Amino acid sequence: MNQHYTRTLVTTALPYANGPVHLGHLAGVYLPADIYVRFKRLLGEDIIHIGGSDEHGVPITITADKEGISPQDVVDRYHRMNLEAFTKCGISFNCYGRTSSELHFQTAQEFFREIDAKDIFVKKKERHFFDPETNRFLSDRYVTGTCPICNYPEANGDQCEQCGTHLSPLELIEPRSKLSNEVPELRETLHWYFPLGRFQEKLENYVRGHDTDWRTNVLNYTRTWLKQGLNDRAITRDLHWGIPVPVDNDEAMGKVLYVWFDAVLGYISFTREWAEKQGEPELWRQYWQSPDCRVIHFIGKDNVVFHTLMFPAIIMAWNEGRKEGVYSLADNVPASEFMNFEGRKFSKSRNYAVYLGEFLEKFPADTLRYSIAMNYPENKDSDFSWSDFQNRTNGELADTLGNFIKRSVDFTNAKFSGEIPYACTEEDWLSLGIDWEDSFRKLEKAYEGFHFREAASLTMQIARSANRFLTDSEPWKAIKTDPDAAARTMSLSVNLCYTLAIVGYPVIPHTSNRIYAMLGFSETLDDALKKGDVSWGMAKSPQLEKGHRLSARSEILFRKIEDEDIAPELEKIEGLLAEIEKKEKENTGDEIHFKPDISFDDFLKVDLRVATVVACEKVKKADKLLKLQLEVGSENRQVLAGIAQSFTPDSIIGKNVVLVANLAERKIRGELSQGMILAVEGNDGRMNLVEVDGTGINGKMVQ
Ligand code: B3M
Ligand code: ZN
Repeated sequence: MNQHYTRTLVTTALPYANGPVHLGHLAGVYLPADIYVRFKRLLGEDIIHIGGSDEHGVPITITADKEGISPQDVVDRYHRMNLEAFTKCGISFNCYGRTSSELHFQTAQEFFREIDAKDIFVKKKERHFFDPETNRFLSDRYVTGTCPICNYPEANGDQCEQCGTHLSPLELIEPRSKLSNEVPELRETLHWYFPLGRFQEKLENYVRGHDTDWRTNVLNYTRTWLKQGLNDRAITRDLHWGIPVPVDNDEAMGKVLYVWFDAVLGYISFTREWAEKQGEPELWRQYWQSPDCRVIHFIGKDNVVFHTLMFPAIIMAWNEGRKEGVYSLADNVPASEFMNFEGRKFSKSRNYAVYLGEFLEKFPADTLRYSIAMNYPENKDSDFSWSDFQNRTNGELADTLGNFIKRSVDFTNAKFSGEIPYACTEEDWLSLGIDWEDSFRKLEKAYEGFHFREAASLTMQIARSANRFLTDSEPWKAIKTDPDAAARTMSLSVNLCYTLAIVGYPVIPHTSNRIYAMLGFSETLDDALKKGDVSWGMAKSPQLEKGHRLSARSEILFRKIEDEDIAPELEKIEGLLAEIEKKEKENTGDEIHFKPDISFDDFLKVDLRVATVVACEKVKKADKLLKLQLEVGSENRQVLAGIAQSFTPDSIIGKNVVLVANLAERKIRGELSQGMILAVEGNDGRMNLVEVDGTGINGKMVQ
């Protein structure tokens, strides 16, 4: 990181406005970003947080079709819902925009025009599926058919849900239109492509410049793409919902910008919107077009290359040949891993999720923020469980932090008429048994390095030390025998409350505001911060002077979560899990649905052979596929198999597998596949090969 930055622009991935955000989204993107932004605000730095709804793309039109409403209705509903949930959770966006806004259309079209004028785009005619019944071109997700890898009959045109393989609609066996269920026909259509390869070298240099400061997962995803060589990416679609391709001729009729092309530009248009609302329409340039500003994108791991390659390439294309209006590239892209829920992946399609809005109807935001911060999936997937949530809330927030604050304020109110009875000295402060310098250094390092779990846990350690100090000092006894000692204890304790309000602010801001009020301040901590009346540095030493008056009212900061509070939630998960299990069983287990009978002759038509794997490698850009070279008697065969997630290439060399040897050849991912090998998917999703034991069996018929 260049040390000369004076401003920071934080962006968070724009959630599709086609469903409510769930706790996984919060954990990976919005909470970490908010924690970071709040910390920086405490430091008094100039930082803005820009986010908003991604309102285009096929997921939205599909939801609309499913519900029989318009795409506009869908995005209106979820934009409102998500913004409300984020607000309730204390995610303090400076702007939460929408990609359906006028200003966003303008911005995205301006980018397209600029790059088009430089002749950077490539136009290609190609054949796409078209549904004559509805008179519409079918984008990938609107085509369904049988997966060429695992034979799942309901695979989507972009991906098979069963085996996870990314597909193109042309690879599907027996494709059908999701709109009419008819067989679609191939028709020629023109599309604009962004030639990512043209920027390969520049992108490599950009990424190399961040070899040491980007997270390993971010570097790995990005480098894998770079290594494979960057290709042209289509950035237009034949769709009715989206930003029209701004080209004034028939060629562009009925075409819109690909959602990812417009979505990343939302970061820019929403910053412009923010600037307009500040009454300084040009202010956004100080964030996007100034070397003084550091740009940081908070995202989930599934969005990495869009932010480390595509968006930077779009910006490079814009910047090309320009002296003015040059945009900055992100300095960091802290992508999170996933947070699971009770040991399983959140899944919107399976309805296995806890939605943020619903959660906050039952439990306070800060209990969630704290639990999630303590489970931040920084470099590996983490897990959220109700029992962990209950334990942390009760043991850490209520018993440690809440209890300490309440005891400090109540006792000072009761025995010292709510006034700080003693002037704490630096020496007193240092005698507390907290290594202040070390704690703050560690905290600052944790925040700066995006290590939010560590930051939250260091904060709780300070609360723990404070609580212990108060308990060990026993002011309730001392007040009778040594009132001066009790006075000193309470002054220190109340000052510790002040410190905790500040250091806790990034993670539990609502609580910090409440503590601040209990300490007798009439303005909120948020306001005090905005005015510069409080700052991070003030937490390092005692600030409340002798005679400072506390509020006469104290409150219980955290209500304990009883077993019966979470019982309905546990029950709900059990129900969801039972449903998922039932579905899984239907697919594989107890209740087997056999295929219709075939004749013995039919069976004899299938030529099953023992084949030996002699070589194996991964297939480029297909994370599920392995390319196997098989020896079958005197013949060699190449077969593609969807088993890359279960086996490393080396681990299957030498195995004797069963090959369906007379299956018609076909191309998958541009590679020839000459047959199929038999495998079984376990309930854990892992593939198991059907292997044959023995010697002298290669090439022999399996019967
Ligand atoms: N809406 C995908 C997602 O929600 C997409 C992110 C856009 S960020 C510019 O995962
Ligand atoms: Zn499949």
